[in-house]
Amino acid sequence: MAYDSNNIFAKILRGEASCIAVYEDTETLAFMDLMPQAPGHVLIVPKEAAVNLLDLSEAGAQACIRTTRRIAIAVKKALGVEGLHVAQLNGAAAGQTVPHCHFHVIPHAAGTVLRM
Ligand code: DGP
Repeated sequence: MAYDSNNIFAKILRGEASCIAVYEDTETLAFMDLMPQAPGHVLIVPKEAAVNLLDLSEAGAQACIRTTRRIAIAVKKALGVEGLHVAQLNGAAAGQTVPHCHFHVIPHAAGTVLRM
């Protein structure tokens, strides 16, 4: 699938759409999910134009995992939750709705169930 630079995360990365950013470095941006599956649900995106993980460069993948791990540690500490769900969907068939690669960090209290 060709990368569509009109997707909402590309607009956020260009500053054309707003977000609640929680972390940024040269390769990645992390921001709060607009439709959180639990309070504290954060999305991590590469700045590289990649539709999904299969499309992402090795360096981009490493940067995303590094940021995802940092966010997971920070979210767990901030919210005091017992667990965290880290998810990443590839392709509409897998449920991906925004065609710019992204990772979900979703806090979990004990006994909660995910839609993903
Ligand atoms: P996925 O199903 O893996 O493609 O998840 C896309 C996520 O993106 C979903 O949890 C909702 C979130 N989302 C969609 N549009 C926006 C937006 O404009 N801003 C933010 N912050 N999140 C969005």
